[in-house]
Amino acid sequence: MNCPHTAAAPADRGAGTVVIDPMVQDLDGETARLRDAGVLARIDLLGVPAWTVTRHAEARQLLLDPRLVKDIDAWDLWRSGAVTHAWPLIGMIDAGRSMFTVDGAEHRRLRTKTSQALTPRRLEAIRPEIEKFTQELLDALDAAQGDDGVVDLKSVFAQPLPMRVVGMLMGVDESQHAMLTRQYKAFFSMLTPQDERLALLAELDVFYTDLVREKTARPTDDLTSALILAEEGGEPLTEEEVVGNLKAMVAAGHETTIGLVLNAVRALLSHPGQLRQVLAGEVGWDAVIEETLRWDTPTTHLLMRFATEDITVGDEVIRKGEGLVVSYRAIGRDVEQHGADADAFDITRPTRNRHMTFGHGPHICPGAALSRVEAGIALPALFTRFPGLRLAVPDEEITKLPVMTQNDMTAFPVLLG
Ligand code: STR
Repeated sequence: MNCPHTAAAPADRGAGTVVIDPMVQDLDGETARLRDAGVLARIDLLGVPAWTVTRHAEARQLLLDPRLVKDIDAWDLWRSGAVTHAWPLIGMIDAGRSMFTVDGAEHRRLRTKTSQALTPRRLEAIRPEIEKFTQELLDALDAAQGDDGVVDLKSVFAQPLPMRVVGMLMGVDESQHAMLTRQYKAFFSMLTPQDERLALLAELDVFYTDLVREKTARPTDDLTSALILAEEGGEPLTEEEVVGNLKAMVAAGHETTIGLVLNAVRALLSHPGQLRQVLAGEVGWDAVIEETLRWDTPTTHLLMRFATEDITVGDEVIRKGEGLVVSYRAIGRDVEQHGADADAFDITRPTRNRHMTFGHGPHICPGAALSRVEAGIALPALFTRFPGLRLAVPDEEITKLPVMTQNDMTAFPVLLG
């Protein structure tokens, strides 16, 4: 992991470069350093240089700029062979053809069906099932308490819930959920050797391709079948495109919602006054969810877009062929957007809904409404069932997983009270 993946030595990369820590030992410190490094900052991702945007207004503008594309072939470092599949983050970019990796008219063709299936109105239909999963997992939580009363809220509740929801939506059988959870944990972890990561991605491709073939033969009423049957603009999606969308949905729907639910619980437990306001009905759960999304974003850095022309941002220029990351956690703490106290968690903050955590523009998260429904069911149900819920360790002892793009805790030990 220490070996640079490009020819440039660290010293050549400029004094202002923020080195992103693969071990995530100080996320708040890193978020502050990124903001201090400028609107557009140079970062180092395991030896690979890139730009990142750290401010709300400029990120919004860049996310609407058609000169930035997802196509990895627009990246000089990739085309020159300086970045290869040996780079541990390559799977975040070279993820197959899907709505996540394609732009323009083709992107609309790949995305329409998915975004239509995930509108707030369509999601009302699956609300009862999400409520049922939630109640089952609350029972599981109760049953999982150790002799000391301690139980891990992550592995028993926050992790399985989104997997069940996205599994139901996409038609992935429950017998596969534990396998998928294990594989994605290894995929995202920077401690996983790169050959193992590439091998598990290949295994997942086989798994998803088999699933798509099965659904092609026997379509059901899930979104995977709908993608297979869709004819956007008269053209059906190819098998590769359906597989790409399916894996993007499972990876994104699973991983990011874990962060949202856990980060909200953590924020409330460490701000008991605000928890009391919520439990007394003075402030809604929607406010908790939006403020958590702003303050402690599930996605820390989104990789990557590439400039097809020189793009000027303030005093800096993203040169044609260079890569741009969007640092959502820094953007959520933007004082221009949220005021001088942007670093404070405050569910009554007037700008709490004016965050950009789901992105902006054509690629804006198609699952945003789904994650809000999930968290909007899970959080009140958890605190209603266990009003005495509290952390089993001091908050400072909670650690992050060694994941460079996601904001994910190792575990979240609680006492149910
Ligand atoms: C993981 C690996 C894979 O097979 C497919 C994808 C595409 C969608 C990506 C996902 C990735 C990683 C997590 C992402 C998700 C889209 C939204 C999610 C980036 C690369 C976020 O964290 C916002």
